[in-house]
Amino acid sequence: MCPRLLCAAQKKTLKSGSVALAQLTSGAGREGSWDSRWFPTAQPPLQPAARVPGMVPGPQASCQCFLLLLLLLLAAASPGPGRPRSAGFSLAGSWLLRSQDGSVALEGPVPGCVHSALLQRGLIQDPYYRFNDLNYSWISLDNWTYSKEFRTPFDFRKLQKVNLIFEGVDTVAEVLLNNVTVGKTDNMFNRYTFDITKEIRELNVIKLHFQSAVSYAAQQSEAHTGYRIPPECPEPVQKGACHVNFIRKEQCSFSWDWGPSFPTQGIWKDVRIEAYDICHLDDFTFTPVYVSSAREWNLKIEAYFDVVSSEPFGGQVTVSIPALQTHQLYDIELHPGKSVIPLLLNINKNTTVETWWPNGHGNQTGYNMTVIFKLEGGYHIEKLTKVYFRTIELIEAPISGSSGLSFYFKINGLPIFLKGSNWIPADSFQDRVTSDLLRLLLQSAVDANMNTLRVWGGGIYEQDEFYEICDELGIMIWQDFMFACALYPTDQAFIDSVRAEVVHQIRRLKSHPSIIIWSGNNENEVALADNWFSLPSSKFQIYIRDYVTLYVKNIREIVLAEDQTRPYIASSPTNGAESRAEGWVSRKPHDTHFGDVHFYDYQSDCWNWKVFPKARLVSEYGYQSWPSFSTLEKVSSAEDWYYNSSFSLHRQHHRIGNTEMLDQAAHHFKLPWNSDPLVMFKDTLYLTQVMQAQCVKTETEFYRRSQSEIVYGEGHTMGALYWQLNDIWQAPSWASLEYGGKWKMLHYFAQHFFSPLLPVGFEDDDVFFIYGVSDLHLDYKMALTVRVHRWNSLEPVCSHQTEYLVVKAGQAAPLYKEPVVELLKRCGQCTRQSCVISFDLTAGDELSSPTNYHFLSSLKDAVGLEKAQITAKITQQENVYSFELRTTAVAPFVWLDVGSIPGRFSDNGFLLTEERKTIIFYPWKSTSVTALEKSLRLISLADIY
Ligand code: BMA
Repeated sequence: MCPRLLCAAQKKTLKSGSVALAQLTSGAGREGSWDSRWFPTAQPPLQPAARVPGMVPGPQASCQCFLLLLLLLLAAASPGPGRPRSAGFSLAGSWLLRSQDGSVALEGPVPGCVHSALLQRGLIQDPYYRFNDLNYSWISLDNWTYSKEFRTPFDFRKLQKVNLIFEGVDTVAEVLLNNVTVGKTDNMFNRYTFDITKEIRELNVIKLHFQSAVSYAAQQSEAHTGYRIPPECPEPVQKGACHVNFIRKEQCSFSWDWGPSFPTQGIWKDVRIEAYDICHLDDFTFTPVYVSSAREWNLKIEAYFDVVSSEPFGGQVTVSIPALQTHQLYDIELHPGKSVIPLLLNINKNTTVETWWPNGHGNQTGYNMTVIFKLEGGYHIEKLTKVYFRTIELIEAPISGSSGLSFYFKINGLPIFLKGSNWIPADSFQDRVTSDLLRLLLQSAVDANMNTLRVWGGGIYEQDEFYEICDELGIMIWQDFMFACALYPTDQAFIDSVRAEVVHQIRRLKSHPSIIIWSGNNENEVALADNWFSLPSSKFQIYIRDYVTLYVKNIREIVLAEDQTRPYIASSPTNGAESRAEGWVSRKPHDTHFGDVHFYDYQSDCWNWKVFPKARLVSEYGYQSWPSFSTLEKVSSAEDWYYNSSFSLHRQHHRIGNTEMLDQAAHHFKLPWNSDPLVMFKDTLYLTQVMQAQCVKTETEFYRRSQSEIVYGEGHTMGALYWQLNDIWQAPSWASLEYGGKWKMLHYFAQHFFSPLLPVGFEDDDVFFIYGVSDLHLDYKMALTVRVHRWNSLEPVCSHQTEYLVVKAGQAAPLYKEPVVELLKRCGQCTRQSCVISFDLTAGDELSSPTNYHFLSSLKDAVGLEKAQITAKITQQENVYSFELRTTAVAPFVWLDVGSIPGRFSDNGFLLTEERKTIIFYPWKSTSVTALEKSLRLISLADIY
């Protein structure tokens, strides 16, 4: 990551015509001080100021570190009209890494970590290979030193202040410059700025002495003598490290129920030196506010300065958004120390502001904004960025016919059903998470019709680019703070560290329109309410007090001060307003009448929708499956390729997870059998994916169809975020995208079950219903076609199209109802076992839903299901490949797998009821017909018996 701001030495004269403003001081910049005295009463036309050559653009643009370095050097060296006011350079690049006893020494990159450096030097194998997570635990237990010699490329003596800035240190380290300790770090989510004015020389040595995160966490826990802070250790099946709650580090890096233990050490983000006179712009944020009474948009801008000048000084700021014909000029005054400059930009009322919409609801229009600070003494700072306009409301209001409160989001005044999933870190080693990978995963979310991802609290606050892509794609982000499934200490040092983290992360992220909510933690309210850790009742009040201290008195207070444009909930799941009323820890945080719910049930039959909670919003639910063979093959060897191998057990971090998957599958499917163990293994992987896809489909469809109704006081479900979108490594998990991005069957199903227009079929007491679910903004007249197919025939036995029905905008409503006995009677010789129903909605040629289906019996009881012979003819059509399928019989869960060839199909895992069907393959890298033919494995359910 590169700095986006640059204090340049050029002196620019300000154009006349400015409107003088009253003084702005640091005090006036605090929240709540938005006083009309500070803002102009008119918007005079202003010439857009010339851009400083080579200025680094805002969040939209990625910047090249070497270019910046060059610019900074030029800025420092150039005589210019005045003397240089700032300079800086990055220390990213090659560093020396050394284990504590010196037995291992190597060069490694920054940003990076020890594991990645060892791998790049060939000193270890792929840490994800087989059992290497255990073999390489020594890496995390050692205390490593990172060091680097460097020459300061400018005359630092001429500048007042020199800072060493770490965007991210992982995690516990003492920082020395020329053998003097200049600072300490203990929080990987914090940005650290150390004043090195006195220590910097022409020739320097920088060193970071790391302490193993595992031993630090153990030490901290040991030092906490008053009472225990559980959980002490993860479950043994996770093979992880203990006391992760005592260290401000990615919580899942000590292992999780889907991930390995790799407690990394390293400098995981950019590190640089910045030197300046007068002042430095530390942070720059902006948030849109709609004033409905005046029907106008404002933009709240905040600029956070570090002022080193000993005297107050003035300057002017010009802000312009040319496409909105908005230009404003402000006089400002900066005072020594930390100085916040708030600006309120009134968007020209004579222009039309196009709002930012979530995916599926409209465009993601953004506007270029230029902000130029011209300060006394020739100091000139320019900021180019993209701004978006949208409003967010979290509606917690009474619902007629139901006790409790609603819990849903309105974006730009429109209630929106949240469709999506939960995001976890894309790799244990963040240096491997490239922009291409982020884009691939996020695009896959959009391709599956998702509009929301929850950045889950056991991972990391994602990199800037993640949020930039979400802004661009219209993915709403439910942003947790990084606390999960644990209790946490609240001693002063811990709280101070968290406070700094929260302020930093809010300022870094709040300008992104994609973020719609801040949430204090993952499952810590429910952990207390349900007493997960068997806390003695005598100590309970202490834990509640700690909870309130952390998530309410500190994190919430900071959120309220830093960002009034988004809702805050203390936990997920929570009862929201009700939890607050009950003192923040509700007796029943998973109450379906309030807030959000997490729901997991692996034992009950997942085809029975009656087991699912008819909640207001379900932010986690899911089932495990195995990734495909081609993904596992890369990290295993032939001896591992059976379901009960020690490798299969090793990769499964959820207790009895492998058994649970087969037990769930056995409700409705025969388990695979084959004399060839490898085929048997592959078929088992396939069946776990079939089971997962079908379970999550049933559950999600239940939530979507519960959107508009109240049944026995429950309903108005306005969100379904399944657990989990992506994988951290190659292992069984709840993910729909495998490590690397390959789509599991669930992800193809998500494309359908999250479709904007969806007919949902289900049975209640032997009556078959179809609901029409619509996320569209208009009502449509549509015809519903219901077909019944025999398993043993490619011709439907009956097909019935209804009159035009109204499918209401943003609603879920019953469209069709028929007792199953009558439906079967109507359709010749059908029985529950011999037939299956398919149905879809159409409105002429231009609008149709996906074809959905309903099984009338378990497929293990299906009568007439044959082993279909399915062939594929592959042809290239420009950049895509067409797979023309031909089948000899009806086939459920048809699965096309091209192994390791990166790409995705237009559809997969489908019920094939016609003799011919064409599927498109979208490659992510160039491939060929021959390569696809060679890799293709095509199976359907009957093939695995
Ligand atoms: C949820 C998550 C994770 C976990 C998942 C599956 O509760 O918050 O902690 O991975 O369940 O067990």
